[in-house]
Amino acid sequence: MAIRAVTEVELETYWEQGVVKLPGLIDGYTATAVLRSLQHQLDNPSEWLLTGTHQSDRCFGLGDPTLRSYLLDPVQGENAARAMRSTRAQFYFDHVFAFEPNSPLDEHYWHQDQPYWPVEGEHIVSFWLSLVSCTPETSALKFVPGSHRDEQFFRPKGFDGEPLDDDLGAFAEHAIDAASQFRSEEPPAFHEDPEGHGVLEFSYEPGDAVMFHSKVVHSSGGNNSPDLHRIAYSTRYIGDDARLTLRKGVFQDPALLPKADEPFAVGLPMTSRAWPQVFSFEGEPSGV
Ligand SMILES: O=C(O)CCC(=O)C(=O)O
Repeated sequence: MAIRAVTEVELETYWEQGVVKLPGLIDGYTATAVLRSLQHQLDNPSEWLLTGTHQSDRCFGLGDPTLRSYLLDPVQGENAARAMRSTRAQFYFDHVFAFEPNSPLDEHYWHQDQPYWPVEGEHIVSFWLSLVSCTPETSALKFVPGSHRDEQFFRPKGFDGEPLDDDLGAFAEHAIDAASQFRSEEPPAFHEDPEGHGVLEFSYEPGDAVMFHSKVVHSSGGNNSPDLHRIAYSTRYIGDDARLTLRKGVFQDPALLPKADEPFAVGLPMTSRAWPQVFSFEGEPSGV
């Protein structure tokens, strides 16, 4: 699998802004193969399919040989570990996002990822990989740099702005009161004054990616193209300081809980068969 290493300059930018574009993270041949697998997934979705403003599915890639070798590639694992300043990187989960042609949005879906997930820490990084050519007008992801240092989260809600089901089933008894982690206000409409907020807008070619912190605010503005199917693939990695959590009264993604026979308690390190280690600076065996 042809994945390139991130450079020192890119890492410096990531640490400063919480986000950095990685042109040509994978080559065109690999991007074509990944796109083919993602199209197959979108045609044969998992139980975690979401539809609405756009289509998304998650936690499927380890079962597809092409996606698996991308997700567990040790070069990508080292990229993640270096960005997180962690001694190692574990694969956390994968996520495909597809916008149909002519699917503009009235409102953006500005959000931070971490409060949606039953995890907390600084060592949680995503790579959003574009498999098509896209621009800010055609749903390229944009970011509010530096927002990963904000002390509180915006509350999770659906891409359509509606509340999400927060039923945690049997796990609910573990949930903790996390009210102090959240702001009372909604995210500002950063897109209405992009310069004032320093919004970073990028354009992407197939194989270009952006690496971003799980607390950085991001969104796209929907797809104004009459013919482009925008398909992007986000992959998430965790490191040393990531810990299980479960925030009461807040949507916490049930797809990201440990397996039923694995231990769960708030504050536990992230150990699950679902989250294999892909890289370690200490020479531990890789999960590939
Ligand atoms: O691709 C998109 O539209 C959303 C991506 C996103 O929010 C993410 O990867 O965390």
